[in-house]
Amino acid sequence: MKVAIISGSKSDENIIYEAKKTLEEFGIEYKVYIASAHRSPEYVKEIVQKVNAEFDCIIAIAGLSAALPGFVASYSILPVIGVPVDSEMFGLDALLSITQMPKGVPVASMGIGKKGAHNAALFVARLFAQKDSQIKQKLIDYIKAEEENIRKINEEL
Ligand code: C2R
Repeated sequence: MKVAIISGSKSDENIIYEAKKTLEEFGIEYKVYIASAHRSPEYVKEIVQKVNAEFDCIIAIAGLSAALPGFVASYSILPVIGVPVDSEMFGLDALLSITQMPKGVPVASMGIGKKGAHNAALFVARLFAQKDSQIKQKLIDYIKAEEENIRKINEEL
């Protein structure tokens, strides 16, 4: 199973990196595309048509007036997970653009910025874990490690 990361600009690279890093930890195959619904709508359409045939899920990263995740979702029936970039207005502009989709075109949204990108990758892992036992085991280990970390912090207080 594979996920496509589509981002609105190369300037989103620190957010893209966070998603890539987490996907790699879970052994999830991905490919990154840079394209903008505002600046290159035809190119986004071409990419999504290709992605529809080859991928199982889409992470769409965008800042400012973040039309991209919704635009991507309008050409796809794959699950689209949006990640708002925290460039201006603390990322609230992008968060609202992604979550306030009109009825009929669903886009899931993670939180703003790097943590949102990390969670987007974890969400993909949860989706893929339903059919992939190796990813499932890695998720169980991840959750266990998180709890162990917190217990350890308390032991050291
Ligand atoms: P530039 O740095 O290239 O000017 O981009 C990008 O995701 C980026 O965060 C600034 C910000 O604009 C966002 N962008 C969108 C879209 N295209 C670019 N939100 C879109 O089509 O939604």
